[in-house]
Amino acid sequence: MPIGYISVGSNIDRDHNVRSSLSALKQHFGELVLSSIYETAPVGFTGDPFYNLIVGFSAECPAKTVAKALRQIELDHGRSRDSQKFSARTLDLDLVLYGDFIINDGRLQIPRDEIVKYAFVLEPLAEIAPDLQHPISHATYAALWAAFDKQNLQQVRVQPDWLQSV
Ligand code: PH2
Ligand code: MG
Repeated sequence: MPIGYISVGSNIDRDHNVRSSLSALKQHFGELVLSSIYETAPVGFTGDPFYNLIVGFSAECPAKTVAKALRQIELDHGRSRDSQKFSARTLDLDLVLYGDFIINDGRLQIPRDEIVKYAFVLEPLAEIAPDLQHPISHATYAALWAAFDKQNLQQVRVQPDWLQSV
């Protein structure tokens, strides 16, 4: 059964949106593995800080079915369909990895290149899957994170009080 990893991000009403999206993901996929929650400065634009984390799950369905479920959960959390990539968002759910699948069909990119580009994806992924290998480079996420340029890194682990009851 493929293990998938979802990057979760929010910088609008982030406590509510992240907490509520975790319960929606649990309802849809069953048991989840959560990284810490990271408070991160927005990358690519100026705005309010994000919460970012990585969620691991298991599923039997095709990747595009997973992606469709994620789109619906985003819409249920006030995400507008036409939102710009570098802008504030209520909820962003990206399927960044799905087992060893390599998919590039114009709509779905797996593994997403954000994994190696952005600390807000790589650090939480390396936290919960340090020994897993990237399906293309075969480097482990621990090694990729160790090699990542951490100058000007603006992200810290946080523990919102609602986290205990997730
Ligand atoms: N997502 C983006 C663009 N910039 N910056 C942070 N810190 N976290 C994000 O999730 C994020 C971003 C596009 O999806
Ligand atoms: Mg994104």
